[in-house]
Amino acid sequence: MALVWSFLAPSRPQLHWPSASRRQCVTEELSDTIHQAFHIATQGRPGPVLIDIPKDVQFATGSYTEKPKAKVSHYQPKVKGDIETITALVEAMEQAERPIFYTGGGVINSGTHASQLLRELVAETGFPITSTLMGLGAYPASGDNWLGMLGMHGLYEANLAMHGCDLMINVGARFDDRITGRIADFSPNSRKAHIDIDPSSINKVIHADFPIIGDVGHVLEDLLRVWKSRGRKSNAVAVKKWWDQIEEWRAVKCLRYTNSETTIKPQYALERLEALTKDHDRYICTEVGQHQMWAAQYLGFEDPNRWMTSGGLGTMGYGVPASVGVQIAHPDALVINVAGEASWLMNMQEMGTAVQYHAPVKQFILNNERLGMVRQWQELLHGERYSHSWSEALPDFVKLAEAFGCKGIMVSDPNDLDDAIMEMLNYDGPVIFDCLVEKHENCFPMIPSGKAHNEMLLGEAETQGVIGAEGGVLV
Ligand SMILES: Cc1ncc(C[n+]2csc(CCOP(=O)(O)OP(=O)(O)O)c2C)c(N)n1
Ligand SMILES: [Mg+2]
Repeated sequence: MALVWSFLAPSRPQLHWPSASRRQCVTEELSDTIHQAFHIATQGRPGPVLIDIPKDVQFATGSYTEKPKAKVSHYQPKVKGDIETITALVEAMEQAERPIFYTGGGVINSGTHASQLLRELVAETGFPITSTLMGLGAYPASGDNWLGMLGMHGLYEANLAMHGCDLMINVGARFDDRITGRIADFSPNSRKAHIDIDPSSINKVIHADFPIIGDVGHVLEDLLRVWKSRGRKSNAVAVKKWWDQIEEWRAVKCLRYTNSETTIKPQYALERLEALTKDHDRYICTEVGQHQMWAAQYLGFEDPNRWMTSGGLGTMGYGVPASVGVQIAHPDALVINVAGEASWLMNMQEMGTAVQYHAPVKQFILNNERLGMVRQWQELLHGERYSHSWSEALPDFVKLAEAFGCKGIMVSDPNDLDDAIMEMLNYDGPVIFDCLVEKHENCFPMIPSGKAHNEMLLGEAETQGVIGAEGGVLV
């Protein structure tokens, strides 16, 4: 028999299969099972589904059930939000003095229509908007109301606005610990709305004053309709004052860093990559680590589905296969995997796939010869007692590229960086770009684990002893 498993979260596997049918012989049900699996994978809160097809079913012969006839009725998530709660939220929006939209991957998962509605709502209301790592691109980075990413390595202005707001409108995000920091101090003076298709996410971590279960696209449509029908009212004077405050936080310029004439700073490498590629039809993937956070901070995403990264329990090794897949889906686009050397090595065999399928994907490796994110934590949490967070035996990435039949480029001098990036872009085929960067750069801003949003570290200034044991266990 075939079983369907849906993994909504790595720690929360859920079986979506009626137990009665598990006892039946299922060769005849195989096509039905596969249609159901795709339904579960794409509907509601999407996620991977594992179909377990035993050998006897693999060898048997059966008849095919067409997709429209497949039984999918047991999993029909609620898409329309409760209109009374939506109206109550609009009332709160009309009165809010310090509102903020806090958006997440749910906006992207809901489809491009949801991103359009979000943009319209932000333009209508004039409220500031921030997003989690997974939601980048739903609202354009060049948009007037964009505060940048929030969270552990989010922007100062985004995190302080979350801390100080009086109305937080969570659209398709899940209040995870990289966002909330210390829960008791999370945005203490705000009323919170939470729009999510997964009922189990609501009130799981943070109490929602306006809980709205539904698909982001449907709920935003209703929200906009109610907002307009009530006359598009907002507390303009107070919201203007709120923006003045946000501008003061922005003036801190939290992404500033000290550049170098001799060593490539990872932030500089990403600034140059952004400048030289932002006008391309571009897709960015990442691995997991410091490079991933810097990519989120220094690259701008104008549209949804342009940013493929592994969030939640981020998985090193995600970026190489993801980038090959994205390139095969978009053969003419520029697809770049911003990688750390350690993550990159985890699935480097997929360069063979890139070569075999002529996928001209660019592997942009910020090589610090370190498990940089681990090293950063060892510095901050363990008094610079480094353990197993560096490598003295890395391969020569240029030779590795040649061994795979792709192009290899190595650059270590900041003055050569632009030319090297242009060489990568102009090469019609897969490239492994080995960018040797500063080995001990830390990623800031940073909210240490277990601290509140207004206790961010902005730079190297004083980082020792700032994270207590309580925060340490949360890393
Ligand atoms: C499969 C897997 N193993 C371990 C981790 C924990 N982890 C997170 S970031 C990181 C270091 C990544 O190093 P690198 O890819 O070189 O990126 P950098 O931080 O140096 O930019 C590790 C070990 C993980 N996220 N995934
Ligand atoms: Mg590294």
